Amino acid sequence: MNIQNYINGNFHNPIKDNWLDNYNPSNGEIYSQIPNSSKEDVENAYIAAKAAFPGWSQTTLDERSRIMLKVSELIEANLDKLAEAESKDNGKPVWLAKAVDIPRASSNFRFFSNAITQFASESHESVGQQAINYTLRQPIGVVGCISPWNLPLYLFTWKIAPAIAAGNCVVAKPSEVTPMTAYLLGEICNEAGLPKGVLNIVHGLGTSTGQAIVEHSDIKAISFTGGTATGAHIARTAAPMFKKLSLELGGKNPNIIFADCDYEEMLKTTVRSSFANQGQICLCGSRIFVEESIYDQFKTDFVQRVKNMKVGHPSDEKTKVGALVSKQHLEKVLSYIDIAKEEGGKVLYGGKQLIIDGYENGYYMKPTIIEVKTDECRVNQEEIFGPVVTIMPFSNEDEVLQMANKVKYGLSATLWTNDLKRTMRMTNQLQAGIVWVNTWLMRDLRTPFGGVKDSGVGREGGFEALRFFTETKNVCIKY
Ligand code: TXE
Repeated sequence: MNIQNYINGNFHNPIKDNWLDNYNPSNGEIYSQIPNSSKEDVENAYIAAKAAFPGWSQTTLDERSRIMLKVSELIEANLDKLAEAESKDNGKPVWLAKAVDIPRASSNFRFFSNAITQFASESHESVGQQAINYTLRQPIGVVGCISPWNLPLYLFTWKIAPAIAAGNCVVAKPSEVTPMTAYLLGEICNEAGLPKGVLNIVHGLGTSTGQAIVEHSDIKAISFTGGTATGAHIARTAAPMFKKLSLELGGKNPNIIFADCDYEEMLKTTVRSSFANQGQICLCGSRIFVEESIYDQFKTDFVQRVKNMKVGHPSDEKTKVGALVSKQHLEKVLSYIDIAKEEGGKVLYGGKQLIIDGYENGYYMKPTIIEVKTDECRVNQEEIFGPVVTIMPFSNEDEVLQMANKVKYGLSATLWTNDLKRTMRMTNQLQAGIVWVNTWLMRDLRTPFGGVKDSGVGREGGFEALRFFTETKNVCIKY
């Protein structure tokens, strides 16, 4: 079936009739076509958004909130259909899409439908000068939202919800690798009564359709999640146009395990933080550092747990590791296994592609654990973004802190210890935007989300997101 662009509340084929194949990663088959939209499609989406802006930006917060809550409820009502679509597009287990991706997409709309009614600004009285200042936080206008393939609807709505809650109209582009749930969101928005043109979705390649959005002179803010290299490219394009930029990029996150941790809780969570979503989450703890006194014990136990993880078809309830998102990505991830071996790493488990009976053309591989001698190696420095983690021992806090920080990324870090003073010392010095202690991926949507260094610029979440999607104005009145 053909996916279409969603512009001004209607569904359209791409003007130039260019289409891309859409693959099902679980069996390698082409199962739909998606528009490879041109800049004319992007212009039509912009025109629709521009036309909707006066009405939407003046819609009361109560009315915006009501409509967004309806979108949230309709996402929930369509949980099974959306989860199956997400799994078919991305290769993740259906149960994971049902448990995480789709509920979070619903929460994103619900959270910002509430947050916008609480979002206030400041006033400053110029005492003794008979003057009052107040700060307006007004919607920007038409904004661009560009999202990746790893958590398709989850990250697509994570940008769109605050953008429209703040009164903006949106030109959004999901990843061309996983367009399906974004396409299904269009119908849901119509059913929820979102006015035509508030949200517009154009599908296509990043280098053409995405580029056209970033280059558009009247799309004044870009919110992007994806690879660091792409983020740098977008910044080069947008910076001279003085656009507001939110860049959520790659990560190479340390998982630091001290001997005094709650061992079983750590082990269970570390399996998840290593391989959830086939390791295709920018927050995965892909570099595992273990205090030497428990290193051998951990190595034995961790390999044993991972050996028991079923790699299977995404529709199988028992599948823990589904298919990777594309053939190209599978090959990229596997190439890092060879690099690791060349660098003297030792593959303790996995490291190979897996052919599954009945799904011979699917993109499967075993979850992989590589023991490395040094953290200077490429597999410890570069984002692999697959079911691959490295492990190595450390002897003291200073040593592990230095290794944890010695990468170009700084997105998240995980720390396992019950020592309070050590927790304060380490969390204060870890170069990351998000630090989890004795847990992983516990999310409160009010918190600032984003990284430092090459993990990006800006923060999403809570009022951080509403500030990104508004322009600030100081008004000073003398009386
Ligand atoms: O991301 P891309 P991809 C990392 C991960 C992965 C790498 C590339 O390392 O291997 O990024 O993955 C659009 N102008 N992450 O290819 O290329 C593109 O169409 C405008 C981490 O998915 O960055 C898609 O919609 N847009 C990340 C989106 O950008 C452009 C999650 C992301 O694509 C564009 C996913 C351009 N010039 C990958 N080029 C995370 N931090 O969660 C591409 N796009």
